[in-house]
Amino acid sequence: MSLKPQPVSVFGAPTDVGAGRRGASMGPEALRVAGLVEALVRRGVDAVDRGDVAGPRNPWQKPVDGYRHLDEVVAWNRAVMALASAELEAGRMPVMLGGDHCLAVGSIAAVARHCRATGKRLRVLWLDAHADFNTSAITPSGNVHGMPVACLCGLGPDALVHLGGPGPAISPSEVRQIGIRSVDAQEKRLVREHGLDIYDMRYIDEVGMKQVMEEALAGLDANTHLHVSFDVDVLDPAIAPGTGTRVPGGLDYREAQLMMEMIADAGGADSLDLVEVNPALDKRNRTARLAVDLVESLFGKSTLMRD
Ligand code: B3U
Ligand code: MN
Ligand code: MN
Repeated sequence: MSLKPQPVSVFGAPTDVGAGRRGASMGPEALRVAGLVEALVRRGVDAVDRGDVAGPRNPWQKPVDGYRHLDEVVAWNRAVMALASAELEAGRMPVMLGGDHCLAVGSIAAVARHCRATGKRLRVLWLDAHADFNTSAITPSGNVHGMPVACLCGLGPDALVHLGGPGPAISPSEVRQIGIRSVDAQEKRLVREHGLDIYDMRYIDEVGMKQVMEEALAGLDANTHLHVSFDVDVLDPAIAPGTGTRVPGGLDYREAQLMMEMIADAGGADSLDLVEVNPALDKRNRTARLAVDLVESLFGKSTLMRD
């Protein structure tokens, strides 16, 4: 399948209300400074920057009933969902710059609703060190960025589970998680119970990224909407230090490039989250620049004649 030539709308969601460390709120600007939009335009993509959605400030409070900042998380996700929905309806690919990963509830709720309205099938590629499948009952932190996949699958507070209409937004069978290497003890039980399809680092080591991507992308057709949720902590901290929850043993540069190239070869993504870039922890915007490099590959950049 060749890359779909679709117009792109980039927007920022500058908040860290779902995280346990401050700084992901600066992610959108870091990605802009690293030249994300210009890189897409250079590739011939009709890409526009819609600016940032707005939401409440981070009150920096302790968790209440297992959630930190739930009201603020809901408000930001409503804003993300509204703009992502509008762009999808206008036939444009939303690229959401986080912000922390709790914001994927809003972007994927929008995508799931769009799929229901248009009769499309949905596939979500969740690129992450973490499964993000905690609930308020089992979370070790109360941070909602550790819960978005569970919320989307119906395990979470009503305001998030039903964000895009009567939930759940998605089913675990629509998700493929890649790069996972940090799952909390009770979260492990939950992902097993719900049958999440997880390509963890051990599996990537054993069979290689090529086979992992062949499996994760199997069964896609022209009627499938592919959403890529790219948490930069999937990358090894040695190459991507600018993120809040670094876990050793992540994807190296070549694995990450191949992953993106194989998504492009399969037709490319129809919507994208680019989250957890934390410039406060970065070195000279290295992580944002690497993310832009990888997004270029996702949009079909390749070394030789396939370009
Ligand atoms: N699983 C842990 C840590 C975590 C999840 N996602 C991130 N960190 N970024 C938790 O707090 O839920
Ligand atoms: Mn995540
Ligand atoms: Mn993560």
